[in-house]
Amino acid sequence: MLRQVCTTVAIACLFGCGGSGGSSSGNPTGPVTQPGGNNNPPSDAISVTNDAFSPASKTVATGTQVNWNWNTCTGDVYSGQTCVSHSVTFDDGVTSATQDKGTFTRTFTAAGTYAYHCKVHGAAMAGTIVVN
Ligand SMILES: [Cu+2]
Repeated sequence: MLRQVCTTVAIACLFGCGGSGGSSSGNPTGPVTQPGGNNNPPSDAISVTNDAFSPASKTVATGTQVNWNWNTCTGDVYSGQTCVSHSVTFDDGVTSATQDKGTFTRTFTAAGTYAYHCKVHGAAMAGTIVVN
């Protein structure tokens, strides 16, 4: 969501900052949709970076949908020219594909501690979801 906002601002600036003296009237200040609203299941998000899950540990309520968002084409020494593949693989067998972009979603319907790791990078790239 943050990336979308940044992109929107950048595009608006491309077309709107050319000679108006830097007017700030176009700033997006509208309401922000909160996770866990009345009509939506609670949700949370984790970023899959090139060496870690961020945050690596997260505590959520039972019924929460957790989304992993691959962010693996930035932060590399080639300035975003390469994308590294990762997976979200739980100890209980649930797994995403090994992929270099995209998302993975799991909804946690039972309390417990769910450890996961990346198949490619093993224990060096691991995380935990605590559901209570
Ligand atoms: Cu990995």
